[in-house]
Amino acid sequence: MFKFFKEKIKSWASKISKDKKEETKEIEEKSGKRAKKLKKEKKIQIPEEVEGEEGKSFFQKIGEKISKIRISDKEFEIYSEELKMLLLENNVAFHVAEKIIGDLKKKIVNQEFLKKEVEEQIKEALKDIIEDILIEPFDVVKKIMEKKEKKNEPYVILFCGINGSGKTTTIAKIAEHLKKRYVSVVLAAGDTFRAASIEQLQKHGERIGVKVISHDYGSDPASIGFDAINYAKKNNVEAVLIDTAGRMHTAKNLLREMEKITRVCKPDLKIFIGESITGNDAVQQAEAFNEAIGIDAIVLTKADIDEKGGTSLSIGYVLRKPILFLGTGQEYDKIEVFDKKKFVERLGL
Ligand SMILES: Nc1nc2c(ncn2[C@@H]2O[C@H](COP(=O)(O)OP(=O)(O)OP(=O)(O)O)[C@@H](O)[C@H]2O)c(=O)[nH]1
Ligand SMILES: [Mg+2]
Repeated sequence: MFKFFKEKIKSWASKISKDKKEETKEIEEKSGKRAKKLKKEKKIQIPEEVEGEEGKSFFQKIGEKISKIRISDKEFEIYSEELKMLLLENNVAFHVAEKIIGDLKKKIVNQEFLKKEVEEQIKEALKDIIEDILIEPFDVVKKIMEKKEKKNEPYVILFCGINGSGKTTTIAKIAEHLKKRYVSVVLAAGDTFRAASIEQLQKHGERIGVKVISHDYGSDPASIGFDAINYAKKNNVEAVLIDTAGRMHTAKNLLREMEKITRVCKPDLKIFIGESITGNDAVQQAEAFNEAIGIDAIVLTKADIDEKGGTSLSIGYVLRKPILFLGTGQEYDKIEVFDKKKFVERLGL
């Protein structure tokens, strides 16, 4: 996961560090010589045993330790062009890449760094910037329990996204995730359009042991959601997960159908399901669904086959909505609660 990004960012940061090391060699040598002279004049004391450690003289080491570096505006321009390319290659949207570079500039240009720390400092700065870009996810179980306590009503979650993005699989995974946390669940088979979609959800329901409410193919998804909510109210079920047919974000009439489901079922949470591998496409899809029904949160699927990782940054930044889960495979347990810290670590920062 995110291997490509990790390798690239590492070589970019170490290149700056290497360039800077070359540049400061002379200063180091001078500092080392000065330390040597001071020792000779008995003005400083250096334990003999540390001299020559790791093949370097102690004086060389002193030089390295005390030499500081600065990255000028001009130098940053060059490095930032490389960083921009790297981010774009890794599915980070253009203006998100620009925002990252702008923030990084503020943090590192004309700052004084210890030479040995420059690579780490740059990575640390990037890590903070990326963590700030991502919205802190909330705990769905907590939200479900809050609604139960306040209103004694089921918490309704509506899922949307384009064809094949992983909606139905993710619903099954989330149902299992909730079940494991002692939350009762009912599923609504709101995709009445695609052949075999109802059976697909029913099969998931049987396997994980949750009830599925369904009508016939071609029937109104809003009324299926409504029935599932009524079933939950009558049977004290805490969460209702509504599946919907995949639809292209450009199909206006299908987006209107989503609006109707939203109006009728009044979901507490509307989740957009996008594929982690699709980059800017996922951002555009999410924006279109957001315009039509107002998205509250995001799940990115297929992160297991994503080498890059930039989609999370772009979609999080553009929509200003949290990513709640990452889908990491086809099985039910292949879902991870999104963790900002873990995410930046995986990017190699
Ligand atoms: N590798 C991987 N595959 C996934 C993941 N999530 C879903 N899939 C696969 O993606 C394919 C499509 O998943 P579905 O859940 O049917 O997608 P959908 O959005 O419901 O599709 P439609 O109902 O046709 O719109 C299936 O083969 C899933 O097994 C994931 O996190 N990782
Ligand atoms: Mg489906």
